[in-house]
Amino acid sequence: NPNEPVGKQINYTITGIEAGAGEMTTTQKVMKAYGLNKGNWQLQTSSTAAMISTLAKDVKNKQPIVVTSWTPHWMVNRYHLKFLKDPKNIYGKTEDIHTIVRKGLKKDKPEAYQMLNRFHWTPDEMAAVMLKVNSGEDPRRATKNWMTQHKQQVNSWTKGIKHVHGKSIKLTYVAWDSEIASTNLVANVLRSLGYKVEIQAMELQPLWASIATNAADGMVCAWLPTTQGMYYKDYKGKFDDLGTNLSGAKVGLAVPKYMKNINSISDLAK
Ligand code: PBE
Repeated sequence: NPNEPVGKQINYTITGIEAGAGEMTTTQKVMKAYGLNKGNWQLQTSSTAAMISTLAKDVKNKQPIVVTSWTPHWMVNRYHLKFLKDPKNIYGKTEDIHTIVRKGLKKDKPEAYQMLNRFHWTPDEMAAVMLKVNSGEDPRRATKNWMTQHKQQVNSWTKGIKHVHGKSIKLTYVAWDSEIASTNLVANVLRSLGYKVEIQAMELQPLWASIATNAADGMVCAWLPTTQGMYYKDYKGKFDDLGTNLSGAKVGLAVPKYMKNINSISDLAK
């Protein structure tokens, strides 16, 4: 019933993703700050895939729903979502994705270090690869095709770097679509420099730990300053931050555009 308070319409439930995601931690802070931590309000933990299937079903039936969303991601266009305003600015305006490598990589694998240090692309470029993978293309193939279509850009990351022989490198990541895209791309570029590359998916906390403990060489998945800020702080001094590989990512609560009267997180508490 659209005349009921929105909380009641959505059963006081924000449909979330994996418990370990940075966005879930921020969303808990958001709920507290906007008074959505009382009564029956809850942040539902599930998985990205489950969140998206609930979203797909609700949008099909024009039901109200509030989800933890982010860009780059095809969910925003496909389900006609709008991000809710965050007047308390808890999610932060935009996020950058950083490349984080283990201490000592620069010395041990200077060629890989240099390429990782140069790697950067745009949200649109990442989104294009994500769409291909979502439509069924194998991530390794999709990023390989992208490289063929963006030779100059790839060349700007590898120019002048010596090819290596018999060297291996291990990248870790979380299997979110954005990270599947960037990690497979970087893996392929390193392969083109002669590296034997292993990529390993894991959850977010082990991901940061893998770099801090030298169990892995690097990762391109650090959404900062807010989303994964706690891991950055926890492991500070135990990794090298090679800076931004993508700027203008975004994280926040979103609703389908047909929820006309809901435009701000503060509207949820009304
Ligand atoms: N995400 C997508 C991740 C980063 C990529 C926003 C779900 C998170 O740490 O929350």
